Amino acid sequence: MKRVVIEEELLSSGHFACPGCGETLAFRHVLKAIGRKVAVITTAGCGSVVDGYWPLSASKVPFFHCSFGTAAATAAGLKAGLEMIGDRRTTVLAWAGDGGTFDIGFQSLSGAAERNEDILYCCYDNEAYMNTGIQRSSATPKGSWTTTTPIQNLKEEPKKDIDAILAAHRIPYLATASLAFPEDLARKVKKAKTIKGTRFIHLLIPCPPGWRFQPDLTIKLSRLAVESRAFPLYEVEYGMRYQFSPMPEKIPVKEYIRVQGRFSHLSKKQIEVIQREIDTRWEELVDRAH
Ligand SMILES: Cc1ncc(C[n+]2csc(CCOP(=O)(O)OP(=O)(O)O)c2C)c(N)n1
Ligand code: SF4
Ligand SMILES: [Mg+2]
Repeated sequence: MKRVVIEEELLSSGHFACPGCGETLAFRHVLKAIGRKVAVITTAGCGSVVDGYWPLSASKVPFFHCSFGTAAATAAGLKAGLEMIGDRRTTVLAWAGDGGTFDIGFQSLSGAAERNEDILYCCYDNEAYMNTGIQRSSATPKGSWTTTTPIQNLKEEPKKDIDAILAAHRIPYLATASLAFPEDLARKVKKAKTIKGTRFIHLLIPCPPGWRFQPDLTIKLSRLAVESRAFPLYEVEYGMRYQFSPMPEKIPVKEYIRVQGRFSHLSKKQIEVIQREIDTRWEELVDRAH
């Protein structure tokens, strides 16, 4: 695969993220792939907080803070405003967490996707409401500990399949991407940039305090998520044409789970249930791709 490394840095190191934060690294990769001609809309969450406040903010591009549930609508409005003043080149990037996408921002996103607004929407999915203290979201995987799903009352529902839901809107482009495969991630962002209409990129974001792992394991965990098929890598065009990215050998999900404190209470039997669900989802995805 072609290596992409020489782009200009648009996120400086003086941010407020925790050590090993996947969100900040993903944002850095995405900005590098898009380039300077970008305007970022971000919702309440780690993504907005870690950037810091103007004039000391870490990103070197226009960065607009919107309310928690409105990333897609705000991005669509900004895009329309830019077009009114003759700017058709700036990529409008909505950068929102899983809470701001799967939950409170969902109606705004669904509306924008249905209207095929010309925005690039990236969901950085750390699988909980991290910024407010690790509460469950609908992106939290089954069996995961959070402060609102303590081990006495674990989350029983599976992670919401946001990609299938967005694909059902027949948007021109959707992709999943991982920090462990940065060239693939950059290629997808660059491809999305050239497409008109609603583009959705779903990034899995390991979060050391939220997932309870050592900060030096962020990339390893990103890789294990892909290898175990907990987070497969693929693209979908117009909700119909599914295509896998080059996928590594499949490994058992326990390899991914056992590195994370948020799953440390799970019994062998509970892990087997999770394995079966991942296998089923994977087979469904393979069917869609054929
Ligand atoms: C309408 C509204 N409700 C609640 C909040 C409080 N709030 C701020 S950030 C946040 C969680 C964000 O979660 P997510 O989108 O997953 O981003 P993360 O913190 O994980 O980066 C919440 C609930 C808010 N800012 N606005
Ligand atoms: S809580 Fe998680 S997502 Fe938020 S800044 Fe820390 S590592 Fe990053
Ligand atoms: Mg989150």
